[in-house]
Amino acid sequence: MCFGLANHALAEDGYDLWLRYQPLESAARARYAPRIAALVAPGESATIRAAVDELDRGYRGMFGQPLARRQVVQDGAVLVARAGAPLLAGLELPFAKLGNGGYLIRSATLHGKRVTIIAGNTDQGALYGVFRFLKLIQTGQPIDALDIADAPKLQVRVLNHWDNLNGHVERGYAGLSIWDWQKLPRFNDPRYTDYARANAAIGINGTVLTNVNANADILRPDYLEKVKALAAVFRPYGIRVYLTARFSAPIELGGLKTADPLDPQVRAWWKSKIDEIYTVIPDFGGLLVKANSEGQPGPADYHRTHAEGANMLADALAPHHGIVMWRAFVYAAENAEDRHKQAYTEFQPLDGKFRDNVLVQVKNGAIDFQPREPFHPLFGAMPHTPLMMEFQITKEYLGFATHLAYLGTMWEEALSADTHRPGSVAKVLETQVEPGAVTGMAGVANIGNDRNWSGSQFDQANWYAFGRFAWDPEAKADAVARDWARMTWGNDPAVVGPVLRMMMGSREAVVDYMTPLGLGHQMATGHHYGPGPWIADLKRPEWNPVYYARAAPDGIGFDRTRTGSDALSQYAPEVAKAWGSLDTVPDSLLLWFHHVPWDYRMKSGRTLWDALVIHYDTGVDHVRAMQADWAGLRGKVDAQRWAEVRDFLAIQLDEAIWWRDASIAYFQSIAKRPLPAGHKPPAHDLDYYKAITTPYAPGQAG
Ligand code: BDP
Repeated sequence: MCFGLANHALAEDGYDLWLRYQPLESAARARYAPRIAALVAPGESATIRAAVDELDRGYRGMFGQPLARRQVVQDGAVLVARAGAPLLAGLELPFAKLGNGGYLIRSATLHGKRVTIIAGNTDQGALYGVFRFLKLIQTGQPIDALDIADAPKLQVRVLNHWDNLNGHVERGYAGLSIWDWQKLPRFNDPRYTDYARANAAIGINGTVLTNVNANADILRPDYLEKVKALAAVFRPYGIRVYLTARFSAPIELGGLKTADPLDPQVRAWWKSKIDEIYTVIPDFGGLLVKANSEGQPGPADYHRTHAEGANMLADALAPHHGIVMWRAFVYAAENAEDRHKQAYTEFQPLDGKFRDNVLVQVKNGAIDFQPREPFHPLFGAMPHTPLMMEFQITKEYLGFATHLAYLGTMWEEALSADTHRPGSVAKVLETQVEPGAVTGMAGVANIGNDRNWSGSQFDQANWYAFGRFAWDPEAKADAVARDWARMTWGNDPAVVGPVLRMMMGSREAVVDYMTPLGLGHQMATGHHYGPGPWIADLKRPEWNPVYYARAAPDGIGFDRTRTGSDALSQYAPEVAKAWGSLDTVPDSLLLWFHHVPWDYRMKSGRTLWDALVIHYDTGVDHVRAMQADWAGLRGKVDAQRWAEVRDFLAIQLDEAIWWRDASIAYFQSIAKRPLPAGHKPPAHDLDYYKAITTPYAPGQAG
């Protein structure tokens, strides 16, 4: 059954995200009204107040009037409460299964009245339940006979903002940082509250405010006051703040001569700094650290291990119940080993050596957030160490803000991959390494101060999907996309159908026009905007696209089998065997693991060269198909957002063609084969593409 929302002609700019609460059509209003006639919410905590405010806001938006608040139960009342509330006495509700953050929503009869109960073991659980209840109405679902129980499968569900103190966002394509450090702590932009609402709606319970390429100044007392102000805004929504720790902070802020994690003075400095943080922010979440990676300081500077570095911070955080998220994104300078292997080589031997309150944060793949990567070999390989997933929501390698690429499918692919150690990546993340051990997922945020938050309307879907996958790593990308589409564009099947079609094929399209068949990192230098497959002159070999594609007269691809770098040996034998054989490796990972001749016969019977060209064109064709779908939605969604998406798709088509043409021009100069019949030559010669420079592309590091 689907009640549908009224189609709205008002201009929208995307600010409201998935909390639009558009007026319902009168038939839907009439159907829902008897089940949401009043609100009874006995608790008085800030979180219950936030839940009540949200319900009220949603009700006003959808029903056009305030929701009556009552002290006593009446027919049609919605009850928002915590387990143990006297109101719920006598009802046998299954709270035990809900843990801290879970909730139930149940239609029930109480004192002879028909009511809907929304409850959790904590106020935060009840708040999540309220958002779920509102979603049911937003997406046109029936609410007469509800029996929903849901709980997060991971504990730490955090955004990582790569935001610098000067407002620049590393790999940010949505304007400047939303944290206005200059005006904090006096001025709390109302936007911070909306940020917290949007995150709580999808179950996110933490935010790392600062860039992993960290600046020690965030730990100064004056900045901690600013962090405190943000923490106060987020607290009612169950969101904790975390900061990035620059490993050399004891030198930079403390005036010490060393940051050696075994030095007593260094340890004392961190202990006192961390105690100070907790004096200011008693529920501070903990620290995220990028160490000995891409020039960042770390324990290796003192010949100490990652575990020794992480444990020093963990010891200081433990009395406050804080955690350390220690990143495994490392690839050492001057290391000739295949970059794919380096994090495993460095971290796997440390399994079991980290303190209980350390999570090792591992990117989904071993290289760097590419449009497609096989899952990281560390998943499943450190059974005694809590590992958390790091996804990149911001689309550094998938077309920045303008390309429509729904990442839910990519994340589902990574999470459902079978590690054979045992189980899927999702199971590895969900399984506590010992009772009470912490679990989690991080997403590199795509949020900035643009009105639409994410730089494009459709990039909001990636923020939304991240929350859903962090809550349930076994979520399905299409179901998540459907919810988002309904809340964002309305319930009209004539809208939802095309929007879903666009989204579900969109990431594969980017793979096809940028890095088909298992190619990786073909992007231009520094900003990673546009194609640069020919680039070969950068200082470190693994910074160059030619390092990854290895295109030569004899063929293309990176041999990671035993005859090559043997990176495959870092996976479980079943995985290594499947991907190591040309008979069983999927086409999508062929060139990631194998170097094959240009005339290699694919399973389709085509040569590799022909297949490569066809993939580039398939990607471009999908963008055209998205344009056609979107053109059909004119007048079915609001004009302002419609026009923005139309224009962004035009940019995407231009750039998809650029990628296709530049890549084919380059690879053809090496393969020296004709294009398959029916496939047009690039519009220009290779030199033309090589000469394109975009020095001011946004989001650059530094
Ligand atoms: C890469 C980004 C760089 C980040 C780095 C990281 O290009 O800006 O600092 O990852 O994750 O993807 O630390």
